[in-house]
Amino acid sequence: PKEIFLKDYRKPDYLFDKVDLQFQLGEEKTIVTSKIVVSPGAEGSISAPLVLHGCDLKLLSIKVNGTELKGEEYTVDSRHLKVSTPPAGVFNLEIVTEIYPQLNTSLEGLYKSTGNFCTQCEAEGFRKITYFQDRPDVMAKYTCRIEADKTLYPVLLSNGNLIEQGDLEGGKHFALWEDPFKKPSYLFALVAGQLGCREDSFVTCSGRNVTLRIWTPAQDLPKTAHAMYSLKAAMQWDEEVFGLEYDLNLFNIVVVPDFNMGAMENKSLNIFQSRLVLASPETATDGDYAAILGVVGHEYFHNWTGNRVTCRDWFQLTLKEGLTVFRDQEFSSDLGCRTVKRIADVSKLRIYQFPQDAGPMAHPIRPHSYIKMDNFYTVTVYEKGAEVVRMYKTMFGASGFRKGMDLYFQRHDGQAVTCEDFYAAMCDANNAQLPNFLQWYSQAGTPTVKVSSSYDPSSQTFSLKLSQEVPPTPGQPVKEPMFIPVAVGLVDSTGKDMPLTSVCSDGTLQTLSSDGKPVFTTVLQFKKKEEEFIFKNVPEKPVPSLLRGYSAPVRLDSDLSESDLFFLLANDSDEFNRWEAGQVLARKLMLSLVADFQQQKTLILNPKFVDGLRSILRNTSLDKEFIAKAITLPGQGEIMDMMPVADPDAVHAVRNFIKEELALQLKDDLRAAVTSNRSSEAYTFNHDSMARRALKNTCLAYLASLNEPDVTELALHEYKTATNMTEQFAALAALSQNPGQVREDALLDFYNKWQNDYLVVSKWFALQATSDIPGNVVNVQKLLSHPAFDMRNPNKVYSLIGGFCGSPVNFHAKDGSGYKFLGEVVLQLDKINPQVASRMVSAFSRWRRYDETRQALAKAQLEMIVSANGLSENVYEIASKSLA
Ligand code: B3K
Ligand code: ZN
Repeated sequence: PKEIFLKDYRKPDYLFDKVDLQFQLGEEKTIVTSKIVVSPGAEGSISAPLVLHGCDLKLLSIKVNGTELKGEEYTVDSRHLKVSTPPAGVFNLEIVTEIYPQLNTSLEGLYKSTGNFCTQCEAEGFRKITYFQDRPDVMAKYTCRIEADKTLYPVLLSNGNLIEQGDLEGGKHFALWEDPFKKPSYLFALVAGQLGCREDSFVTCSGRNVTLRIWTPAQDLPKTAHAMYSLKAAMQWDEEVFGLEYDLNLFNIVVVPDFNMGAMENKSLNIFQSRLVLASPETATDGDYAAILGVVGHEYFHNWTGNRVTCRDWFQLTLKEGLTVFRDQEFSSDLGCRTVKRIADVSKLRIYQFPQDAGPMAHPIRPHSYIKMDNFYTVTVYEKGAEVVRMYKTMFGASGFRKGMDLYFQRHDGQAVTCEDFYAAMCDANNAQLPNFLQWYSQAGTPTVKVSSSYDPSSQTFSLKLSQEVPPTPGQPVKEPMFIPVAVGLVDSTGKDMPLTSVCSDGTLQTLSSDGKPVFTTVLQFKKKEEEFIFKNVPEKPVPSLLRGYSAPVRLDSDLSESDLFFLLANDSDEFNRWEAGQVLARKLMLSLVADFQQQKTLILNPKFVDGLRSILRNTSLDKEFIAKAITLPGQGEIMDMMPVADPDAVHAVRNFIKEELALQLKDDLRAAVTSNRSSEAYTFNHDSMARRALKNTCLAYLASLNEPDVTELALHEYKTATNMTEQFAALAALSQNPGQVREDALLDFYNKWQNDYLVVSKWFALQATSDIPGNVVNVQKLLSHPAFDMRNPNKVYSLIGGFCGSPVNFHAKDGSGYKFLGEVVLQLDKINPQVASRMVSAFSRWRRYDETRQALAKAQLEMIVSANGLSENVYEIASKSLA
């Protein structure tokens, strides 16, 4: 397999000005005719051959300026079609290919999902439809004519505006679509099938009337109301916050059950997997509702950040993804609760991105090389990328960030650009320089920031000494210092923020209150290996609240004492840091108990920790969802990550011990939180009701861990009386923590109730797959042959197999049964869908973190995979890099 490097980027030899596509969709074969107006590229030499990408295509004919090319004038292999001497100047190219969507299980290119045709072209799927310069810097205007049987495929959709439609002979019909905006091939989309739609409309700020349609099989239409609400909210928000208006008169969303990713932002024709559109209170949880809001927003926001301004090459993916994730995070924050959303996003970063950044697949948010681009749609590019965008906002403030965005669009609308272009727009709009900031785009690894503080009462100064360390990662043994914005507040002994007047570093004194208003949080610009910041006029010894709001994606290692942390947990005005103080305490506590467990000491829970959580639980002035998050312990993965050798059994035992001990000691408070947070009101998607349910469900899970008759009774009661999926599923999850008949009965009851709703059945798979009950691999193995399971449906694979790999005790079972299970499944999956298989094989990537026995067992599976015949490049890249 060939590795592709960022440093090798060259502009395309030819430009495509206009592309007219015609699809004759059929049951056995589909004929694609592509007519392209080609012109020489800016750097293209006249004599350069025209090289087109192509994959799994049967070439029927190729014409240049109307004349069919002879055999010696072009070559075709399994990846390319080369025209050796194309004419000088502008010419017409016409290519006819035959493809077989009904056999395409990779869900890339044109394929069928439950009888309907649909496409997925990002990143490099367009080449499975026709021969093309399939790269994002080739932007063209498209038309698309679709011909198909009218009864089987009554709905025919593509990008842009419908300009003509009509009947054809033989029971067929056609539709002609025209997209007035230039776009790269990855944004092309086509859908044909039997679909109904929910229609609504939105009037934009300039008065444009936009028709909004969500397409899905007719029986699911009632479940599209929340997605429509989300779409309209997103359109409104983007106008208000960024002044960005929708640019066409039609916006379509199509729902398909079989989809590799969450959704796709094709111009005016977004395609979504069902889970991220369909919701009803009875079948979807609060988490599902929130995900729909975020992803509908995300794909809509791409219309500007991704589509109008796109990426020059795939290495720049974070230019559109980091930025669009940041935008969807902000959107969800503005519509819900900012602190709670921030906690959720930071947790996601820690649980998924930190391990990636510390493992063999570590890469900067802009990777330097790849074998398969699909492998780089990662939490690093997306979530760490969003953190990097957030740092600009932290530095420049909301209005400075907006200025930067405005300049970015002013300069680059209609272009395919790079991360430097974004950086330049941000800096230029704010007349600023951010030295060492671009390192975030090229250095992998999570930086550690160490902070030590000291107070000098005689001079009334408070000093923070900061040092940073970026760990070595594959291919990058030595790192440069990065620009790290550190938001800081100083808390006085009564728990109030001190006004900050001035801070000094490197002999430069900076006055912090400019317009006479006091400043309570300041952002330190930390950009060297080591730097000291001295606050002046500090009347008493403060407790510093560091990295407020999580102002940079780093690991913070501070010298705060246990009592400082308890103090911040109780008092910090920055709610994020209040939660964080609790997490730091919990992490320390868990690590020390893990050490005790490994030395076979009796485990004892620090009573101060119990008291701290009790007072959070009893504090009625706090947001209920915040309370739920604050009493939730860090995940097992997070703790394993902090150990020299990860010990899943010890971490699991300790986390369960703390959970049960807390449940025991806080039983009355927890029970009260469950009963007082019941509600007979109809389900609503708003923060207050979701917060109420979150608190109730978190407390119920604690209680059920006791496995005593009265709490089992309580959980059963909640299960039976629930009127929405959020509470029903939480009660089921609570009950199924403990092996036994109650668990089996509840799981069976739930399946019987929901067997006809495949999205709910996926949840049922996931719940069992992620279970910690001993020996669960046998159960998961059995579920593989459950009639409702289907290896070709990514959603089900992610639920059952992905879910299982996320369970530390069972996936990492010391007998190797979990590894063996995954090894076999990966090879099976790879034959069907390499993208999905490669996501699954990633679960092996951190095998070196475990003890020798586990290492040997996991390594054996990886070696078995790498040596398998006919392995996809996708799986090869992950497996071989994991072994390297
Ligand atoms: N841009 C798509 C990702 C498609 C990935 C294909 N391998 C989803 C998104 O981020 O919006
Ligand atoms: Zn995206």
